[in-house]
Amino acid sequence: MTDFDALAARLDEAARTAGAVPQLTREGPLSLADAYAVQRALVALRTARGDVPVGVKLGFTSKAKAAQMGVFDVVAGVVTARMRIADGAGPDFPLIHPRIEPEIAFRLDADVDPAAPAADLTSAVGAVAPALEIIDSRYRDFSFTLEDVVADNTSAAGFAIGPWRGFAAASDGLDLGNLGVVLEVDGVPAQTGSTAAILGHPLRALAATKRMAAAYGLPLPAGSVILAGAATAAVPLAAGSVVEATVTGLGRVTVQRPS
Ligand code: 0L1
Ligand code: MG
Repeated sequence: MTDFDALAARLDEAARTAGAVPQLTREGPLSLADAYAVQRALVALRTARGDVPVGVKLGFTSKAKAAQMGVFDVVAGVVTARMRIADGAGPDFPLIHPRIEPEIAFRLDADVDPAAPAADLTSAVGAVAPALEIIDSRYRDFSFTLEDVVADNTSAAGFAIGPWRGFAAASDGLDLGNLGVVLEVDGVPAQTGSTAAILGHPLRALAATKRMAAAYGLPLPAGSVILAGAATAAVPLAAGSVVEATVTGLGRVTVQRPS
């Protein structure tokens, strides 16, 4: 399959109309490199409508999720300005069968050239925050192969970020590698976990982000947000529900999906 623009248009239409589509790989094989090419074409359709990439997200950062999919590396997607939801607000874009998961977000305060061997993402990080990511596969039954989900921009749909905290102070005062995480739905704990579920330590997500950005041409200018990966399993985001993530020492962030 080589018509990346046509495949991307199908996924874009699915997102805009909230109508799930069959997996692309049902029609024929798609290599991982081709899947990232579809993802680039998909993001280009968004930017052609005035949306703007604002960062990178990682997926499959938890051993459990990676093992479930039989994959041995993380995947990367692009998050855009129109995916961003203010803390406490809700998504104002169509969703098919959304799920939500608690994450850690980093903010870059300096430009990073991912292709420069000496570039160090950690030294460019200026702030860290609790985050919620909404994932919404454009495929029927939320079911896909690794290549399908990469083409679908790793199910990226929305995200909210809680209060930013200076990275230097947070690293000094907190063990970012093992902070307790609680995900509440309508005030009831639905998932508990630790930031250790993110590649063993969320700082590892920075090196992984640089590697993926270099491999797949993802830019990392100052101001970029990096969603490091989920600290617990994702839960369904039902209409009318209020979801809150609390990360010990970092704070909380809330998403409220309208009915
Ligand atoms: O953010 C994520 O971990 C999602 C990666 C893609 C797999 C999924 O949609 O569950
Ligand atoms: Mg995620």
